[in-house]
Amino acid sequence: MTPHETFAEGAFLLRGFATAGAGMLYASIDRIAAQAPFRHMTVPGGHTMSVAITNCGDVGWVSDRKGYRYDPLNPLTGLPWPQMPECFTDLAGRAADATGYGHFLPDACLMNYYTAGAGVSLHQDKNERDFTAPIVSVSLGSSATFLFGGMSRKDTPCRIILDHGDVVVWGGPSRLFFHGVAKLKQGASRHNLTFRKAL
Ligand code: MD3
Ligand code: FE
Repeated sequence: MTPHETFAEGAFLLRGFATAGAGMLYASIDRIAAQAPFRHMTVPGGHTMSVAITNCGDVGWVSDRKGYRYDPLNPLTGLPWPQMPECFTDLAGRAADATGYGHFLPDACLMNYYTAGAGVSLHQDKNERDFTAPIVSVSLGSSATFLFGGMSRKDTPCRIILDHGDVVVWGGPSRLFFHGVAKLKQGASRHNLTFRKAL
């Protein structure tokens, strides 16, 4: 295992970077989910996402029939999103440091929860204002097949297995690459945290 696996320009895979702190991360996820429950959001076409979502931080990513956006309030409760815990910002900052992105202070953390049959089709993350900041992703739980394409939806994606504790830092050209997650198999469940500078 190489500590830094590069698989696209500006993207770095840190295998096991979050393993030691996973217990604290799970405790925080539970605390956040008690205030802002995971739920299946509706996309503009009217379908419901198979992955369940919640957020913490100054703003949260939300989807409804009108579109996608970052919102300071949770539409479900009308309350601000729970504060981002220190163990989250600490981990995201250390991962960005380790991959040469320097100081990274995320203001949003999108939290995904996948169970059997849940996945995400190929998409770009472009609701953030500043594409010069990287996105840091943390995988917890069952392994998943991550699909990683290029700048065009037509680029054939590579498949990468993301395991419990893996952290990926996506910056530079890879920041806007198409990506997705293959549907999880029976019995699998996985959390993924993505740290973003949305504002
Ligand atoms: C590459 N999440 O939340 S994490 C998402 O596993 C999302 O839950 C997936 O795609 C998941 O938007 C993938 C890896 C990831 C996250 C953001 C990226 C890869 C990215 C942004 C740009 C390029
Ligand atoms: Fe994404």
